[in-house]
Amino acid sequence: MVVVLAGCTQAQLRGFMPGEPGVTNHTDRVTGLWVTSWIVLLVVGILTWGLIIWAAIAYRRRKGQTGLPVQLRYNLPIEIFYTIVPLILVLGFFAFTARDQDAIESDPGDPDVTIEVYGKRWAWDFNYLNEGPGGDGVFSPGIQAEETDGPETINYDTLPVLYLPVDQKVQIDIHTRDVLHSFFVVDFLYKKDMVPGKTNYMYFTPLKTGTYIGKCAELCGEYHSLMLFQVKVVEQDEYDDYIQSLVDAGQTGTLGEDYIVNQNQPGTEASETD
Ligand SMILES: [Cu+2]
Repeated sequence: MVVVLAGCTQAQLRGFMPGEPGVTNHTDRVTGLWVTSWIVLLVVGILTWGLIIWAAIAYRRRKGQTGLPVQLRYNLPIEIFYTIVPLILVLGFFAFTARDQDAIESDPGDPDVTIEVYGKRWAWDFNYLNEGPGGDGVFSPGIQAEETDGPETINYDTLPVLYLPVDQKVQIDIHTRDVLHSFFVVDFLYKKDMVPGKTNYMYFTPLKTGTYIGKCAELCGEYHSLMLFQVKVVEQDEYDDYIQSLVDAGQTGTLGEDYIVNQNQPGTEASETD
């Protein structure tokens, strides 16, 4: 095992998951679950394929044989074996998944930054809460990705950008202004649905500075594929400069629920007529 693993590239050791180790405080946990699951499943697979091939060769019909081979039925030990083993596997996968999901989903409290994200066909608005003058927040409205004829196919300069300070506890409040979307930062190995009339949350600490691509992961209409954004994880002073640039641009306050286009949210009464 050690010899085999020593020959592996970093990408193979991470089960070809996107990104690199330690992008957020959760990514290694996700990669660990993924890779361990694959190893267990491959062992089961190799055993199963091996037994099938062995049985097919060892018990093949030989020259001169006629009629049916000896018919076996009701082999209790084997039946118990192939009921118990999958049960243990399923329970094991469930337990480890529940453990990791609980660790990733639970609210650690006391976020250093809280950012509201609104998905909208087909872009993103970011509200940085508790920032700017009076702590009223600052905002950055995003536009849909622009297609270009060049080799890049889209113009990265005009993509909406979400800034995050490195090594700080981040809370993201997730909303939509219209239909179902899904907030997905690929290298963070996590996505979360944006559901009309409901707020979802994401909690993590980005650990590596860099630029990461984000996208909508829920088919939401004609230009779903252009519903892209970038995440820039930067040092604290660069983050502060960015917040200040939004203040200087007059983008104080938040772009909130006023821009939700759905009129019949759950709990909203139909308008009365005389
Ligand atoms: Cu979308």
